[in-house]
Amino acid sequence: MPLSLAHRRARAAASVVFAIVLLATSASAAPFHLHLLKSSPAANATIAAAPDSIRLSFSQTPELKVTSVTVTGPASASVALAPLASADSATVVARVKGKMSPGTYTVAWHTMAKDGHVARGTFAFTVAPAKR
Ligand SMILES: [Cu+2]
Repeated sequence: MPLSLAHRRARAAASVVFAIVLLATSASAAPFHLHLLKSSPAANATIAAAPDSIRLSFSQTPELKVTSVTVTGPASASVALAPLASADSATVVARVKGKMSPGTYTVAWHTMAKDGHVARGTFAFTVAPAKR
């Protein structure tokens, strides 16, 4: 086989290996950072009555001082929440102070892990109209 062809094959193989390493790195890095594991209300849930509180459970301990949670309702009105508290080392909870009429609400959260990485996300849930 001519040398140039062998070289080209070696270079092609090297770039495939490089691409696989890149994919593996980007796919495996994310789970080690703080992320939202679950919430109450759950993402995309439809619940029969307005929740007493918004509870977010993370994969790591969030820095409470730099954690924020906002709830925005129909017509972009924000729902009043009590200051965030820690329910356990990885869970923050905010008591709902405002009234939540039926409709779809968006929870936006922003926090920082102990390692300094910032994480944020949003999810929605719906308070169903009262049954008559
Ligand atoms: Cu991190």
